[in-house]
Amino acid sequence: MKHTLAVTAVALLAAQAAALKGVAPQDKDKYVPDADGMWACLGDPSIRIPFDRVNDDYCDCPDGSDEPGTGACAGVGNMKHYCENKGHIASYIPVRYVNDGVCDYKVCCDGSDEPEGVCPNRCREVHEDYIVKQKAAEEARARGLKKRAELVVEAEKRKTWLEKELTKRKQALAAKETEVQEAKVKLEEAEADAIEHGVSAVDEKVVEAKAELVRLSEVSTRLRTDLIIALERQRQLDSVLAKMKEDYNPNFNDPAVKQAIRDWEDIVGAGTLSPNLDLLDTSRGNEILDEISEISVVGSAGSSVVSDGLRWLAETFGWTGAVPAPKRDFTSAKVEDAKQRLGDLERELSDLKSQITKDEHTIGFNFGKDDILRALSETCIKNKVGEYDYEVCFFGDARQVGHGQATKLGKFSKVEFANDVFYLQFENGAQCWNGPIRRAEVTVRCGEETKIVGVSEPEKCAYYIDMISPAACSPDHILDAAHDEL
Ligand code: MAN
Repeated sequence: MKHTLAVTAVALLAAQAAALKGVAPQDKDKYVPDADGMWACLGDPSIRIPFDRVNDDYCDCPDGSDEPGTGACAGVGNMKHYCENKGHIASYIPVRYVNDGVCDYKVCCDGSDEPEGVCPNRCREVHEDYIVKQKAAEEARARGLKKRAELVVEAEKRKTWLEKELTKRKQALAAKETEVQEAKVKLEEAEADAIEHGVSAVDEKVVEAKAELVRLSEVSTRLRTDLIIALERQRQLDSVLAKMKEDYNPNFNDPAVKQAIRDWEDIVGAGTLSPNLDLLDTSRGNEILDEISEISVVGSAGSSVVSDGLRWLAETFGWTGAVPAPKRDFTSAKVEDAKQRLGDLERELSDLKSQITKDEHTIGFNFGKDDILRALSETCIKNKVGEYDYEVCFFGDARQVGHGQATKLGKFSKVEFANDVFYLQFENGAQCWNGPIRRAEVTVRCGEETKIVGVSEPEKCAYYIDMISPAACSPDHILDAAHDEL
């Protein structure tokens, strides 16, 4: 008899377990009492409580597992209440929303989040509404998918075009490298030519200087001879006049003789001419000519020697005109042109190389399934949200436009692909006044057209931009069985 009673009690508890509120069917076997009618907390089996304390609106277990059907363990652990939502889609609601006096029909259309009788079951109408919305969403998705197919074609086109461009650029690169080599050779030739011209220019100057020195030497010799003759004449005149002064008859009134003697006395009184004839010695000039010949010979082989020689000449003669510079300073229009051409070609080569690197990076970049985002690469989408226009350029910059200025929210830094959604990060935007550097995260979900549908700035200068686009409509989309949770 006693045995029968015990069996009946356990059977009762088992029945209670089966009907336990807030527990999903697959978890029911975790809520079964043992033979003594006891039950162990799920997170800590060392804590055992009588099974009738499960869902008794008193929190016994540290993980809250004893109260799946009440709000008693709100704030303890991470328990969720299971809403069966018969006729619709089963769901879970955090236990803090259980028995809080609010019918959370969005999650628990069966009203099981509140005590019996408080929230009438609305699963039928919720489900009908859900079906209508689901249908509309599926139709929108189907339209989105059609547009997505167009984007796939566009992405393929772009990739093919870019690959062709890359091939062309690589061919152009080889040609450009050859052009650069040729331009280098041309420059070397022009420089050699200029040096050659520079040397002959110096040689010409040396020849000119030689001629000038020869002329000066001849002039000097002539002047020396003339001067010697002039001095001899003066000496003869002096002795004629001196003798006249001694021999003339002062009593004989000859005014012309008297005047001549007085003038001569004045001239003699002013001092005798005694020029330094050594100054007109041409021997050093002849030495210089020899030295120049020497320089001229060496000059054909090395213009710097020649120009040094010319400098020396210039100093010696006190020339103030331009002195030829050493050979490295000799330039010519040809050299200038060749340098310019080489510079231009080297710049073109470097641009081409960076373009090729960029192309290779773009071609190999992961644009998601079917290469889909390639179709939107460098496309900018702008919409007004609140007081600002927001602009998102795929793989470019994100901007906020308003009050007469555009503020950079960030430059594209990375993209992540999840099922049916893309996340694009934009970093390093404009510095926020008294705040951080702006950044933005763009979430793109499936939609019929590509547009910005919402922007929020929950933290100062950190922007969350919601977009829709056919690009995010996944062809492998599985009907979403999960229900929104609070
Ligand atoms: C501007 C906008 C805002 C931002 C403030 C910060 O007004 O960029 O989004 O919050 O600057 O000063």
